[in-house]
Amino acid sequence: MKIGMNMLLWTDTPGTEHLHLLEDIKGWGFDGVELPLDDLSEDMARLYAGELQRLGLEATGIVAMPAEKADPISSDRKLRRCAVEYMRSCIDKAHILNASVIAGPLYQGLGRFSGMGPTSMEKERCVEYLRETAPYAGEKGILLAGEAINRFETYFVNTVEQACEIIDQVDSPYVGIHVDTYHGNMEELDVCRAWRAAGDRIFHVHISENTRGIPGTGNAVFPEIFETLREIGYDRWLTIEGFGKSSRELAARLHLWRPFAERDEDIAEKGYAYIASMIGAE
Ligand code: LER
Ligand code: MN
Repeated sequence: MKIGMNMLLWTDTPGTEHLHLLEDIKGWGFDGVELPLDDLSEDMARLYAGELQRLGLEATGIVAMPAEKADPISSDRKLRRCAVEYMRSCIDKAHILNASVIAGPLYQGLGRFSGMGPTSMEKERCVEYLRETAPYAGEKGILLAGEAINRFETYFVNTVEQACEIIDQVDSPYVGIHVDTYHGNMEELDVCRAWRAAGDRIFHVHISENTRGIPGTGNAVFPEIFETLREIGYDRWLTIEGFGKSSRELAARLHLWRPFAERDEDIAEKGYAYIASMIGAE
């Protein structure tokens, strides 16, 4: 398994002023960096690709499309078309970055609630959009991993079982699920049992503490998580997701208001040490 660090700790729009962080991330021991793709320009992706290559770091991408711009499950056909275009553009940026996977809650636009649970029509729309998007991702050598997130952020896919229901219908080798310990802690009765049931359909993992602070210091990240992943033969990314003092825009959309560690860097540095000790990495 490889250990990655999500840049959302510092920003949701990586720019030249954040490039220096890649050197720190490398120094702390990480294998790769997860970049928010939503507002990243192709030029910026090129700049980051060069720096990542220079430092010997790999990339993964994360998307969180705002429902007012694009929404694959909307009753508005235009927003559904926008979602396909949105993902194609993210795939292009991920390709520039040489990223292996695009993760995140890509089943739906974020920030819109219907007042009820998912309907069968919404599920059909989601499956259709992923079927349309998957071949383009495959062509570019990129996997799509849809994240199950908690009920306060979406009404559509909250659990691993719901995520599996969608991707089983999509039935593409390029589409799997993305699990996150923070969301699992809120939505699953037993996170490890849910992950075992998903097995090799898990394409991406976020290691995120129940506070969104330092992994290994709370209730959501514990040794059995790593044992379970080993048991199911998971050999992809373990990416730390935490939010710091400066990643304000997405953090506000996710209702994250207070600092979660004394120093933002502790989430990365101490989190890395904890995960490395769990998986026996150096
Ligand atoms: C959202 O809560 C989340 O976990 C992220 O991976 C994507 O925004
Ligand atoms: Mn996550």
